[in-house]
Amino acid sequence: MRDVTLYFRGVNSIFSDTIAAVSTAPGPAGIAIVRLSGPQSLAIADLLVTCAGDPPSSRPGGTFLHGRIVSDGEEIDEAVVLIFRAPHSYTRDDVVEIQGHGGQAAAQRLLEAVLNAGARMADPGEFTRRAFLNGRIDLVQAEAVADLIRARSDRAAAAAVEQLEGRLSTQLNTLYDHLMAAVADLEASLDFEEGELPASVLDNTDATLAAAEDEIAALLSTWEEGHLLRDGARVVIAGQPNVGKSTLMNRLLGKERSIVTHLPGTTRDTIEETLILGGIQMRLTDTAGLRDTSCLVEQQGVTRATDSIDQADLVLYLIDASQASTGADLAKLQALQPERTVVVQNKCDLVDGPPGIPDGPFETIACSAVEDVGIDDVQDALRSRLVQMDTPPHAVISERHRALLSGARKLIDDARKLASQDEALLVPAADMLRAALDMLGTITGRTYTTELLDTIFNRFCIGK
Ligand SMILES: Nc1nc2c(ncn2[C@@H]2O[C@H](COP(=O)(O)OP(=O)(O)O)[C@@H](O)[C@H]2O)c(=O)[nH]1
Ligand SMILES: [Mg+2]
Repeated sequence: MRDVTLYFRGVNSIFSDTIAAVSTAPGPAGIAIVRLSGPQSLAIADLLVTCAGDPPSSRPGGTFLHGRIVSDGEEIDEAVVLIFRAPHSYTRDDVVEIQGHGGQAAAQRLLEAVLNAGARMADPGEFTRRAFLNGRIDLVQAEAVADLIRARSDRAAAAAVEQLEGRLSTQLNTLYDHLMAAVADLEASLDFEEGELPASVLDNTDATLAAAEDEIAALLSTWEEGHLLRDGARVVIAGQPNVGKSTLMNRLLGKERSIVTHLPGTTRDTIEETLILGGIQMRLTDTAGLRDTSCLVEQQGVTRATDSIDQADLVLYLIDASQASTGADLAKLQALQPERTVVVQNKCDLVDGPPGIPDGPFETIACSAVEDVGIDDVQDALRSRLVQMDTPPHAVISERHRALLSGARKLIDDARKLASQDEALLVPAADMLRAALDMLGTITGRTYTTELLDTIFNRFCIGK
């Protein structure tokens, strides 16, 4: 269902009310910013701000002034007031930002004064929602704003900025245009009498559709890259029982997360934690030691460990340097890919001299998790491997985009099959392509429902 379309976006502001919120994080801080957006923003500022010279509403956009904030005859703060005039603002409406003194109470007092003067409390993400509805940004860019706010690593932030600048939007719009051209061609071919349609017309349409499918496939392939940015790389610590996996996990995290004992089989479940190393985010997983066991609980742990290894972007395979290498390790290592594995010889404090590096295609590092020797080498290896995996952050799609792109691809594929079967099937084929267009349009927000906007903007914080 479509309640509003692009037609209503970006012509003029569609909002008659003025919203306000504290846009800075709560808690003690140097300054707090109350942001207003909407047609009464400047009038409200006039009511509250006492300043030398012209009142806020007589000042040009892009300027700021210094004044006292007076509400109900009481001075509540001293502030710097920034003025943005439509359409040159975050929302494309008139926007005023009042920068008062920081702190929860001061910010709340300022906000209350603004609300009493006629503004309405903004919903989460409502400023960005207005920026979308006023046509300044599309939905993909709005989502990038939320991603940027939440980004926990440099890479994730860089990817969000790229998306905000419109790189992904451009690719999606090009794709949309190509599909639109194919739909138009196909629909034009419906005007031919049966049997009179030149084969070349359908061939051309099919070639355009095939190209669109390739573009979709290229975008879908960024999903895997995206998972590194969104969730962090999956790094799994694996090996035989008692080799020091949990000790290394705790050492890397800098806290006692996993239980360590001298008893083999202590870790029975997978234990996950987020670790950020050199701007790269990872999900670090400690696993149960790989061995045959009659204990049912441990068996399940070993199954989980094996699953984690299968899904890992990188495995740190630990061996005990003080023990003669066993066939069991070799068998496990054979199942691992060298480009996704680093062998760590732990407990090197128990060995005289450097431990013998085992033959084989695997990068190998010696360390002692207990004595904190060689841990920086392990960190360096982690970092450099993950940097290699991490392709430049651009055009990385989200789960929502992935679902819509896959749906569109399926529809295009089915439509091509129908169109190639029989001229009588061109009508349903064209309908399918229209549905595919709708799906693509929903990604950038050419087509949207209030429900979709609610889902997207509810992820935002208040004041953004
Ligand atoms: N000497 C020495 N002992 C270690 C080292 N790392 C772990 N250990 C000991 O090995 C035992 C098993 O450690 P743990 O981390 O629970 O191994 P896991 O079963 O692989 O998780 C514990 O007693 C640890 O203190 C190390 O680098 N050197
Ligand atoms: Mg353990």
